[in-house]
Amino acid sequence: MNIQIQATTPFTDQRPGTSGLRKAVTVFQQPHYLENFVQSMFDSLSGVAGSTLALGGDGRYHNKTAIQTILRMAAANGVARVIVGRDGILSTPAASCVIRKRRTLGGLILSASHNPGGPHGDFGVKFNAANGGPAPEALTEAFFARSKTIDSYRILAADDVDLSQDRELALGAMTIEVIDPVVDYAGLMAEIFDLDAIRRLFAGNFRMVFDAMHAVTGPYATEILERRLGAPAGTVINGVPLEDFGGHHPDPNLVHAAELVARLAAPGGPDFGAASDGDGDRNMILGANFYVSPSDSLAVLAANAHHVPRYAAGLPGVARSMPTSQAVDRVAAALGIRCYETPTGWKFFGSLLDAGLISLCGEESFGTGSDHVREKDGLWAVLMWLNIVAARGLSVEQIIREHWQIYGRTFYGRHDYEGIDSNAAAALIAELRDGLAGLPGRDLADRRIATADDFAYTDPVDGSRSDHQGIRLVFEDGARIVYRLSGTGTAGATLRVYLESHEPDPRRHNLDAATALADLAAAAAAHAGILRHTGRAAPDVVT
Ligand code: VG1
Ligand code: CO
Repeated sequence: MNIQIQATTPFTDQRPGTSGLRKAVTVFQQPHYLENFVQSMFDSLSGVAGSTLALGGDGRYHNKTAIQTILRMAAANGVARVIVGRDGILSTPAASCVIRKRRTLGGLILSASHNPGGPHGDFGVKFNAANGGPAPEALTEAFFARSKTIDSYRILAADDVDLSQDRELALGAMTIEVIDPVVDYAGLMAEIFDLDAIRRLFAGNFRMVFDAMHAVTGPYATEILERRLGAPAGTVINGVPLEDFGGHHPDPNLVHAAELVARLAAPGGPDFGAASDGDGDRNMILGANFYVSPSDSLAVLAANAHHVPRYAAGLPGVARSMPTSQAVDRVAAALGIRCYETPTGWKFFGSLLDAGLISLCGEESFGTGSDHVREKDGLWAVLMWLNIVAARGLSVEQIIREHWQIYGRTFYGRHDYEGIDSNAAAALIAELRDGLAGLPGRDLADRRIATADDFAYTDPVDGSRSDHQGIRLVFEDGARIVYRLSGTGTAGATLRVYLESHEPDPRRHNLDAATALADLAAAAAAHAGILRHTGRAAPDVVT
């Protein structure tokens, strides 16, 4: 075995964000860049020597190269076994499933999620711990600290290994187990849902379209929806994963999944539509000519979870990220269960799920999940909806309208200002923070502000504290404005403004969200001085 100790110099820009280290492909292609970060991980984790790790990615450009580098480094660092998805493919939820099922030390997932791919797109690396969830902050900080002082890394001098067949291979003293990336995950889905009920749906007239956006869910959706559940061939569109996602943003929203939206809007179109993102953890749900906001989706799943076998006995509690609408809070109150409000990012749900305090959680950013894995899970959310539609015999629109009738409608919108100057963004947030104390009792958009704070969170299980998680203005009528800077962007800063208002009056439920939130949106932009700070008069993306 030819292990090389390669001298290196640390990079200074490697602080991992909300979802691991996410950078332009060109950054990852710099000599020693990926190696530095991976060695920093291995140096910070305990028990790497002799361990089993999971490894896979969403198949984007640089995935294949990075996998080979990581395998050689794992072998040189004494890892005993690496379980790799065939061709280096594992969706994020499938990786979480494999880590848990096979009790590995953890796993490395290669993805930049919904960011565009290709030579000029983005790449990323994240570490998931033994519970299958994103590394906790203490660990990512340890990776970062180590990357600032690292002076060498260990790598095996060896040829690339062929990952195209399911089998065991040797790389130095390490075993590589190449697995079918879909099988474990599909098996888990079969344990959760009433697949027969969904099969009967497809055996009737019910039709759906799943847009895999040329990203990782193509093989998963084709196997589960078309092969196992009997949906007609062609149900999955854009189902072949491409290294550049066909040049599109693999981001399931009304803007980027335009083909799907058009199909659902067409007269005589399908009953149900869904899309997922680059790494398969996000979901968008559509009915016939009807959009389901992710915050509403979480609330509806909470209210209807008992129709799904795994959750038939009820939910111990639910959680949402702070900027996610309070629609699910109303369901939790009606069910008499706890509702936790966590900072953005899935890792905060992990400790609540591990402790059994919650079994369902979600974010406004098209992310929903449960205690079956420790990541948000796009296809799982689709199957939740299908199971509920099948069990209730109602359409997506009927289920949502019934929900609004019972709980009122929570209008919701997110305005993103992308690629703005980082200093301007920081100044805007600092100014908002400084002005918080004077806000309660003041009026904005004809509503009275009840409370205003910079969201801080103390994990109820391990007591760890996270500060500065977003500026939050809560009005007396329950409406909210939230301001936050993105932790996943790779160019400049992205300011997100989240808006919500609750509407109990059914006569106003047909308003579109943009109209219902127009006053609040204008007030939010003016209050923060977005134009003054950033020069932007309007957001780039509204979801
Ligand atoms: C965004 C979303 C957040 C999500 C994160 C990772 O983060 O807002 O809700 O958890 O992406 O999702 P930010 O910091 O840019 O707002 V994924 O599917 O990109 O791993
Ligand atoms: Co994702």
